[in-house]
Amino acid sequence: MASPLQSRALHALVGVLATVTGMAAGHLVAALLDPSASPVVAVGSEVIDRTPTPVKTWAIDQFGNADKPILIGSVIVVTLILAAVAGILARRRRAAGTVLLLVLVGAAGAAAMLRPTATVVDLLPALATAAVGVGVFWLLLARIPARRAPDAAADAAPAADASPGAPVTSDAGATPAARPDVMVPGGARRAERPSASRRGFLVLAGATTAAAAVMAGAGELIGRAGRAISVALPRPAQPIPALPTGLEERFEGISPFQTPREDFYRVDINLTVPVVDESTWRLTVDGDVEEPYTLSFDELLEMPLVERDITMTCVSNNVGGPYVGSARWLGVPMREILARARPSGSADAVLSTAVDGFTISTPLDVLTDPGRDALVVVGMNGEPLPREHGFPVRMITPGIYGYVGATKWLERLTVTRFDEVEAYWTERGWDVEAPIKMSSRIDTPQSLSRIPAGETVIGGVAWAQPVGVAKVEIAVDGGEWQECELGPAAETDDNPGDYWRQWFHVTQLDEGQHRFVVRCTNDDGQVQTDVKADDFPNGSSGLHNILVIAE
Ligand SMILES: Nc1nc2c(c(=O)[nH]1)N[C@H]1C(S)=C(S)[C@@H](COP(=O)(O)O)O[C@H]1N2
Ligand SMILES: [Mo]
Repeated sequence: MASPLQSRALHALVGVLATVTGMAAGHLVAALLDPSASPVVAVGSEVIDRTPTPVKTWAIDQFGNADKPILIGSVIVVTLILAAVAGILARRRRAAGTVLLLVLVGAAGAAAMLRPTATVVDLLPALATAAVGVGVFWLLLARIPARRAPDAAADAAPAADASPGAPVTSDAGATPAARPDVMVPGGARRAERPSASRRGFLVLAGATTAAAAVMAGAGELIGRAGRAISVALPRPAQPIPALPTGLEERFEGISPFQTPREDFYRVDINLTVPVVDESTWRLTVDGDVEEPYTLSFDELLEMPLVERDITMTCVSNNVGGPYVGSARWLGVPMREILARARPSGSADAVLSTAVDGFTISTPLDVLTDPGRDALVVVGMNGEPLPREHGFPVRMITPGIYGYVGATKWLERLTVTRFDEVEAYWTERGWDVEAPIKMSSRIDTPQSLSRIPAGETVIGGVAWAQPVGVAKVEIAVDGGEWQECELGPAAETDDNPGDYWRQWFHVTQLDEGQHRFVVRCTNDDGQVQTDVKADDFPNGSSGLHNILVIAE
């Protein structure tokens, strides 16, 4: 019945089904043990780590926050193509296809084990993938409808495909394909046989697909249940007043003065959010210190907590880009955490390590500067940190980019020297010292939008941590710089310069095309440069300018 082409397609399908089912099984086992050891996730993470910096930067630019789903999708697509090849190989030699499948699983297992935090337990998802994947592969291969051939060959085909050692070929599943032949009267026999075996194959393929969906779905549900957070945070020892009402209440389109937790940008190398149990979490402070020590989450919460309004920025944010956000952080001043261990005189850096082994190095003097208020953070906008933003504990260091001061899922602070350590991103060529470059962004109107001619509100945000924004100016259609009105300042703590300012300007627009350019000036009188720089190796610069059409 099946032509060689159809047979090849069926074999490819079997390879894909077996692989999908195996991956779903691995995903489920990983959800129970360690979500980051899931085969696809482990391979994706390895790809991220090995991707050259320019490609990574390009991907972040192209795909923004979709970079992770796109990476996962690509890993899946490549895997499934190879899985189809394995199926086709198995048409001639089952062993050849099986070996290719095992190589794929082996790669996933190796990726899971290469992670710095891997334990033997992380091999189990790969083993589950291998067992289920190969099992389903053999099961389905044995049921592929026989190719139309002389009678004798057709009768022999299932036996020839079946493996002598595999019990799957002799289980109950084999009978529906064979029995009807025996029972139908002679004339119908030849016509019945292929369709009966095809039905058997389809039923089995459908059952396999359903099993894969159930396992993947269960893995997702288990993962989600494990991610719920129930922690009550104490009140700060020195609460600060609520933020003043922001400009977003007056003008639609301007970024809110405080970024809601669910809208806060997320940048990290993790494909799955690390799930850390706060009851077993510990923070270790060690390195060049006289008294290394370890803190539990409860012990950390017993220390006097402070609140600070701080704007965070990612070094990968392009001028006008989205990787900036402002929140009220609750935590313990970093200088108190470090002072307790009594750092030695020659240290100039702190290497912070996350639970997954990711590292960041930060200048010691920035972390201990009493005017700076770097924090060991437990709360964000009045609630525990979301898992995406580092639960249970992260760092926030005002004035420097996230990759040099904002370690999420923090578990170790090692006092050291810059000439002795390298961190994840500095190893990849990004600058060791990376103060945030002041910048300003037009939020409304949107670039390239069509807006009504006449009175128009132009508005956005500007930041110049830790100094503070003194002035924002806008140039319309290449005209003079005009001073904008600023929104309120977060003057509720000692360092209002750590927080962004909203701004707006009202102008009259004729019909036609218009260009707006924005720039800010900080409290030291420095004006935002118009010199363009890429984000690599220490942050973008230049002026945000947009084009709109008034009609
Ligand atoms: N553990 C860990 N912490 C990390 C990162 C990371 O990849 N892993 N990325 C850093 C970078 S580059 C930035 S910009 C900030 C982003 O923090 P957010 O996702 O809460 O906005 O986290 C920093 N901390
Ligand atoms: Mo970043």
